[in-house]
Amino acid sequence: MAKRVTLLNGPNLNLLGRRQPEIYGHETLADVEAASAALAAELGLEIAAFQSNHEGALVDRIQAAREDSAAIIINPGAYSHTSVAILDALNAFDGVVIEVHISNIHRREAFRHHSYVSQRADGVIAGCGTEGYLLALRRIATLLG
Ligand code: DHK
Repeated sequence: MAKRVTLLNGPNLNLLGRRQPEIYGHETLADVEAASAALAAELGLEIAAFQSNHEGALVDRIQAAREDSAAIIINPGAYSHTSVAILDALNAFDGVVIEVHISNIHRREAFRHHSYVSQRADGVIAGCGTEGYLLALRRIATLLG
């Protein structure tokens, strides 16, 4: 059976493709999820995608991943820089965690330079555009063997 990867996107990422495209690009979240599902199938994985603008809903989905997923790809959006709750939930998850930022957060405002999630992440991808999600999947395939 294909190993499941939970793909989580946080606040405002539902607006991908329409929100500041000079920073986040022209691909929509639906495009990202479809491309991720296609690559996952090639790699013998399957994707369960979820986006929410709400911190607690993301925590709930991370907790659910404890039961059904071997890995999590997470772009926590602005919660990267604020959320101890998301970090705590990820610390309770035993699988692989890869953190993705579409933009290079280190080249942006100082408040974006720190991510709570990075303390748990097995890998961090930033500044690779939406391709970062696909790079994350390839890394997960390597780590899961
Ligand atoms: C996405 C966001 O929504 C921002 O709040 C982060 C991240 C950066 C990204 O680059 O994907 O600061």
